[in-house]
Amino acid sequence: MTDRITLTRLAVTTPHGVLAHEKREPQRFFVDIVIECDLSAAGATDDLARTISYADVAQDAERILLQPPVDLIEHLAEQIAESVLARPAAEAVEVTVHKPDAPAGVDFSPIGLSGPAVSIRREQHRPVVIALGANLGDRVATLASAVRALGRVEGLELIEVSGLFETDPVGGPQQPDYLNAVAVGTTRLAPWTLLDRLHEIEAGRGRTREIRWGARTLDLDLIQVGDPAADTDLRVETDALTLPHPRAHERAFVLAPWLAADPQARLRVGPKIVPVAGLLRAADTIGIRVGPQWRPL
Ligand code: PH2
Ligand code: MG
Ligand code: MG
Repeated sequence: MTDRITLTRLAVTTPHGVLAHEKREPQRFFVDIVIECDLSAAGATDDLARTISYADVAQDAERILLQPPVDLIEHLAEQIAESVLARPAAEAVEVTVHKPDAPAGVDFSPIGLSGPAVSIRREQHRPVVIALGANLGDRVATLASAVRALGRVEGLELIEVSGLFETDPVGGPQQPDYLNAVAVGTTRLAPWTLLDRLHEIEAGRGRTREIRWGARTLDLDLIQVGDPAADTDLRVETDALTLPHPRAHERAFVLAPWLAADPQARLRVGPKIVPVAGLLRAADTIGIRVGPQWRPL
C-alpha cells in the first residue's frame, strides 16, 4: 500500500537513557511516524472511521514517551509501532525516534536534526478466518476458483483450507444444499479492504444479492480478524461489517470446517473466548456431512 499518514517530529522533553543522569534530567526526543494504510475509502466517503486519526496516534506516542524512564530509544520505538498497529486500518508503520542531545562523547553537527536515532518498520500480521459457501452452479469449481483468487489477494496469505462439507441450508427460502469450507491465514489488510476484495471475488463468480440468505453461487464471509487469545481480535460494528461474525458461534456449517482447518481455533462470543471445538459440540450438526474430496491449495 502506497498511501501514507505521516507525523513528523513530535517533540517531547522527558528523561530516558542508559546513564543514571539521563533518567533524572529530561532531554529532547523527536518522533517521526509513517503509517501505511489504504486511504481511498476515507478519501471517497469523507468518513473518519475509514482512516486513522492522526491526533489519536500522536497522543498515544506522547503517552509512551512520558512513561517512567526506560533505557533504550529502541524500546520507545517498538511500543509506538505496536500502538499504531493496534489500529484496524494500519497495514505497516515506520517509527523513528531521534535523541539529538544524547551524550555520545562526540560532537554532532549543530545544523538540522543531528545525533542518534533509531528507525524500525513493522508490518501488520493478523490471523484471519474466511468462510466459503456455494449452493448454485458447479459448487466445487466455484469454491476452488475462489480459493485460488484468495491466494492472489495482495496482503492475504492463506495457511490452511478445510475440506468440503455438504450442508443443509440454514434459514432463508427453500434452496439447494450448500458446500461449505473455511480458509485460515494472515493479513495486513484493514478488514474493510479485505471485505472489498471478498466482494470482488464473489462478483467475479456470478454472485448477485437479491434475497437475504437466498441461494448463491458464492458467499465469502469474514468470521474473525486478529487473535482473541492475545486480545488483538478486531471488534467492528458498522453497516458493512460486523466482527467477529455475529452468527458464526452457532453455525455448524462454519464451525465444522473451521475446526478441520485449525483444531486450536478460538472465537470470541460476547465477553468469552471459546474453543471452536466446544462450540461445535454444542451446535446442531444434523445436516452437516463430509463433502467431496478436494485439494484447493
Ligand atoms: N449461508 C447462509 C444462509 N444459510 N446454510 C448453509 N448450510 N450454508 C451456508 O453457507 C449458508 C446457509 C447465508 O450466508
Ligand atoms: Mg454468509
Ligand atoms: Mg456473505
